[in-house]
Amino acid sequence: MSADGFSGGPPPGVRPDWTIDQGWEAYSQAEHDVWITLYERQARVLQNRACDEFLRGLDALDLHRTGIPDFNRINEELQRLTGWSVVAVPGLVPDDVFFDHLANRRFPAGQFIRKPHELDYLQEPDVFHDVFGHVPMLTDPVFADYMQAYGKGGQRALSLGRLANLARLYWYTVEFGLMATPAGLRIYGAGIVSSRTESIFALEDPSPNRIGFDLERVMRTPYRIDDFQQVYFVIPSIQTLQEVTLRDFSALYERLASAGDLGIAQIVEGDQVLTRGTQAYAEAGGRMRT
Ligand code: HBI
Ligand code: FE
Repeated sequence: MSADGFSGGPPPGVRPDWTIDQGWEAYSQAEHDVWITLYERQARVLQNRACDEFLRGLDALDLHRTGIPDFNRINEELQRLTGWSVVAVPGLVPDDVFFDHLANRRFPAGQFIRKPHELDYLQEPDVFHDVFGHVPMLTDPVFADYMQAYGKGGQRALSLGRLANLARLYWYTVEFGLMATPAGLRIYGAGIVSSRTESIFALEDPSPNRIGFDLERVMRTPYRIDDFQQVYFVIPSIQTLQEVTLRDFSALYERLASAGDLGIAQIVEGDQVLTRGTQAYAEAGGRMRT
């Protein structure tokens, strides 16, 4: 059993690279209706909350209201824009498989969609989290380069046993990243843009810390997988992510080996603090109580 909990090859009917056919024709109207409900809600919430790059990507790919998009249709435009394509997978795939896809500009997207009773929260990434949440940013050339570099970095981190640190970088940028813009704080992380409640919480709630992005700081900071984040990191521009890919990670991993983890809600000397959070939400027990 490897660290990510997978043992052996893909399940029956799944290709060696863990991809499957999307089978777009087989989606039921009920499944399309779940997409439409989620899309309508997010399209409203994200005005003046999502960053311009995300909103432009949503338009460019025409991820509109009529239901779950056909990956073949999205891929014509996405490949033209940044060379990326979306491939269907049954769910979470082994880390090495995930990184290999990213390193080759293929984004693995869950083929299934959540059930009507799971609208607000689900554990595994479904087609709405992956395609609505992640894919629009892949139309931005700088972000597209960053995601491919992340894939290559992930393969290297696996070989060096530093995956836990690198996963934090993904988590606090690709999944839960915020950006400072002249119009104010905006969202670019997929985990936030695909969640109505967290889209509001991440930008407006006094509970979480909001701290200026720093690569080493992020890689020392644990994260939540079960509830809203207790800290969000803020980049000044997408360009910051490009500069991350130019850093010498082996020197960084050396330093991380001796520097311990920080507390998830801790604020330390040198932090560029935008919000010193109350942590009231987390201390009140978070999702279990709302
Ligand atoms: N598989 N389908 C899928 N989607 C993910 O986001 C994903 C994955 N496997 C591994 C993984 N993410 C993370 O563990 C890595 O980012 C470390
Ligand atoms: Fe994701």
